[in-house]
Amino acid sequence: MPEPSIGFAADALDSGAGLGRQGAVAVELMQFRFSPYNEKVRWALDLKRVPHRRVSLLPGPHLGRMRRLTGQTATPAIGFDGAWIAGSARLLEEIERRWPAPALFPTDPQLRAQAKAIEARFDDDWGPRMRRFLLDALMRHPGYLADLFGQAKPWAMRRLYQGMLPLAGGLIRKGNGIAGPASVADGERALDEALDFVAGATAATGYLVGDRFTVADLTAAAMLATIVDPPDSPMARPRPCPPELEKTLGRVAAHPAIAWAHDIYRRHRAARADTEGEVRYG
Ligand SMILES: N[C@@H](CCC(=O)N[C@@H](CS)C(=O)NCC(=O)O)C(=O)O
Repeated sequence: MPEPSIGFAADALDSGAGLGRQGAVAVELMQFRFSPYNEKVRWALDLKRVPHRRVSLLPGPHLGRMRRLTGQTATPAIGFDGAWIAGSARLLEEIERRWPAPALFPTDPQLRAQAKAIEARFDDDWGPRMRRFLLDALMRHPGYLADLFGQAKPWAMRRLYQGMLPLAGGLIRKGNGIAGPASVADGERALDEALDFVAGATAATGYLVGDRFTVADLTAAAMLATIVDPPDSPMARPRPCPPELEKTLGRVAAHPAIAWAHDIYRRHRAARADTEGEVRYG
C-alpha cells in the first residue's frame, strides 16, 4: 500500500504497546489483520506452535513504526529477539529454519523448488493483481474497511480511521496500481487464473506439490482466503460484506479451487481467530 498523506499524528491510531521481549516471548509479529501475506506468516507460526506477540497495525498509520523497525513499510515483519525481518517468503524460510517441525518445505530439492516457485507466483503476480480489485471494492466502503483491519481496535479508533481513509484513497489506489476499470478487471482475471491453476494442480493428490501439505498450499490458500472467506478463521470477514465482493464470490463460488481452499483451511489451519497480543499454545 502507498503512503497516504495523513494530516494528523497517524501513530496515535497505532495502539500496540512497547516493543521487545515479553516474558518468554521473543518473537514479535507486526501485522495487518486482513492481508494474505500476513496470514501466511500467522499460519506458519500457529502450525509450528511458536509462542509470539502479535501487534495489529492499521494501513497508513503503520508507516512510521514499520519504517523505524524495519527500514521499509510492508507488513508482515517479525522481530526475532529484536532483529527484524520483513517479507513473507523470507519469514517462512526463517521460521522453518528455527522451528523445523512440522516441515513446510519439501526436503527433495526439485519439489522444494516447485513449492517455492508456486509461492513466488502467488506472492509476486496473482496476489498483487487480485489485491487491486479487492482494495478497489473495499475503498468504496471505508466503514467496512476500517472494521476489517481494525477488528481488535476500539470503536472510536475505527471510526477515526474510517474518517481519514477517503483522504488517503487516491494514494492507496495509486500505490497499488489501481488505475481505472482495466486494472480492476485484470485483478479479477488474476483470480480466475489462480483458481484454474489450483484446481488443475491439486487434481491428482489434493496438494499442489507432491502428496502432502507444503508452503505452496499454505500460500495459495492464504492468498485465496481474501475471496474464499474461510469461516471462523483469522481471515473471516465481518458480515454483511460489500456487494462488489459478494458479486465476485457468487461468480466463483462453484469453482473447485474454492472448495479446495475451504478444505485446506479446515484440515491444516488450526487457529480459529486472529489474536492480538500474546499468542501461546496449550
Ligand atoms: N512481498 C511482500 C508483500 C507484502 C505486502 O504487500 N504487504 C502489504 C499488505 S498486503 C503491506 O503491508 N502494505 C503496506 C506498505 O507496503 O506500506 C511479502 O511477501 O511480505
